[in-house]
Amino acid sequence: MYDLKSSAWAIETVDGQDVISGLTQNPKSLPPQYFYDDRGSQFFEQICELPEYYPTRTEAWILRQFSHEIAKMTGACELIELGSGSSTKTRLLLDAYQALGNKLRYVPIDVSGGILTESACDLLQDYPSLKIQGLVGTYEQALAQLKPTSLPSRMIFFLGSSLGNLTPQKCDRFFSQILAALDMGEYFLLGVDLQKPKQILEAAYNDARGVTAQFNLNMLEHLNQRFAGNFDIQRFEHWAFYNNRLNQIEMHLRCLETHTVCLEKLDLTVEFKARETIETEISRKFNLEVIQRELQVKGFKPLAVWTDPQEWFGLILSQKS
Ligand code: AVJ
Repeated sequence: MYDLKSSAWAIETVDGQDVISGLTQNPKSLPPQYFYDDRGSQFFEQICELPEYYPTRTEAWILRQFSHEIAKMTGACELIELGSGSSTKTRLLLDAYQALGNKLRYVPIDVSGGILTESACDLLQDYPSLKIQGLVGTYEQALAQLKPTSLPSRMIFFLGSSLGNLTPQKCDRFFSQILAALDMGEYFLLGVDLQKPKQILEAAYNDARGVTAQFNLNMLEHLNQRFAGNFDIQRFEHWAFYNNRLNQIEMHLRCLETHTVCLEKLDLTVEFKARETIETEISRKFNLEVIQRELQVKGFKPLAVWTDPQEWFGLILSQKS
């Protein structure tokens, strides 16, 4: 049966402290999880289909090649997905685990309740014997709520290189939270986007059709809705570039003219100057050796790494040891 607990995200956003602190800082920033209201999640699905946006299809290729190998290495386990979104790539793993012939439990976790419910219903159509328990919330909230499983073990998986949204410091904390949520011998499968020439990276975040720009601007519409705001998206433009020194894409919204914005429910008035920017996302690009070493230092034992022929994307299976 499908069971959706939806308290978590509501609790965190009612106060919107993260928005207040981001917009009152200099330079201004906003947390990337605000991309993903239901409309934003739809834009992201469109991004995944863009010719310039290689990560999704490259990771899907790797999963298509190796999901059976992954399933054999871990054996039967409960699959817990952070940032499950549409669960499209998840199907490749579900197919492989289903082929093992064991009972299967899937726990999708996402901040967008709409897309979570919709994709869980779709999955149940295609995997009638699958047990699904969705959690709506941030990773942190959801990880703290995970329960032991009746299956031999669990695997937390985090695909799509969403890890890249975290600064190295936050990444370190996040790994600690994953480790704390797992028991000894349980698994962590991580998908990371790898370093590659700047032109390829910048094209992926500046697509010709402007979908990424819409996705970026939609964050302001989300804030308007959630906090009774009056952002006018005509007064901002999308800006994304690769920072070579930090190996990360940086995505911003640049203000086009000096003006004031109010968010009533936050009791917040913010002055914007022409050309000033709000950082909405970093998307770090990783080196496979470095990230494996970091996992190892944290207490994960890397078991296997898979990549595509161009080495554009990597998948790392590790185990709590
Ligand atoms: C879902 C965070 C991995 O960083 O590539 C896509 C989000 N932003 N295009 C990424 C995103 C702009 C994506 N992640």
